[in-house]
Amino acid sequence: KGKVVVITGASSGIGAATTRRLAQAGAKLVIGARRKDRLEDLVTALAPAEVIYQVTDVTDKKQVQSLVNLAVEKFGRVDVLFNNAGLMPLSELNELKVNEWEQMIDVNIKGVLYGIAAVLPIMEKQGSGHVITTDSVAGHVIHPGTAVYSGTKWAIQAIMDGLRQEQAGKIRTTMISPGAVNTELYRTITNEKKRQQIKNDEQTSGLAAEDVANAVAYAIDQPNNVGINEILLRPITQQR
Ligand code: NJP
Repeated sequence: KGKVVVITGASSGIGAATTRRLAQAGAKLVIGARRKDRLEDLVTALAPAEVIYQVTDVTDKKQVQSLVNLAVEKFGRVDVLFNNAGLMPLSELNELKVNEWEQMIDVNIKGVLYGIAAVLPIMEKQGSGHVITTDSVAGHVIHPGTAVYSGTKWAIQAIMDGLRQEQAGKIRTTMISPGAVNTELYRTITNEKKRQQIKNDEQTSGLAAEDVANAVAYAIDQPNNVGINEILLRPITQQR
């Protein structure tokens, strides 16, 4: 209660559900994403909770820094950064969708690094903080078509564990690694057949975004000496 939390990718899915979950628990939230209308609607729906938004593209490090700075200006500190923005334009490597590989690297890896760069000096000065990043079961398991997406989520494992070790005793780290979740993540898949298949799987058997939000809240709610370094959660029907 009362923690200051910055969330990227808050305009839909897991980020929006986590915003709702934490606002209900009394957190002070600063949320960002590119779709202004979605952010505005969310803030309106949650009034009078302390939630503010700023349009943010995580591929621009200045915009990420500005989102984090907003939290310090309005609420005086940053207790939690939830690096959640992500894209999943799945395709097999021989489809040569190089632009989509680059987008995934820019959002899923560089966006997370920009978030860490923005909060690290603040959290070091505070002597405390918590960085949470949405990883994936795909950061552990590869399928044909997930090579690059999995690669970005694998990278997050390395970055987050490095952060944990370097900041031991000061900053807590958590990776949230879901299997299929019923969100809008399928929308960036450009192969029509694959998009429909993933959309169907997520809608018929995926976790709800709220299930993942509960995992985030659990990690945040632990006493300060307890680091929940990863939560891996799948719908019980998902095998790999
Ligand atoms: O999907 P979706 P999820 N700058 O599409 C934002 C991971 N995950 O909630 O900018 C800033 O509803 C986008 O906002 P907008 C996944 O890899 C999911 O499922 O307005 N924000 C939106 O708010 C990702 O890391 C599943 O378009 C940017 C959000 O990202 C995280 O969960 C399984 C942005 C995406 O929300 C949230 O995705 C899994 C940018 N440049 C991991 N680009 C799953 N759904 O099955 C995108 O293992 N966003």
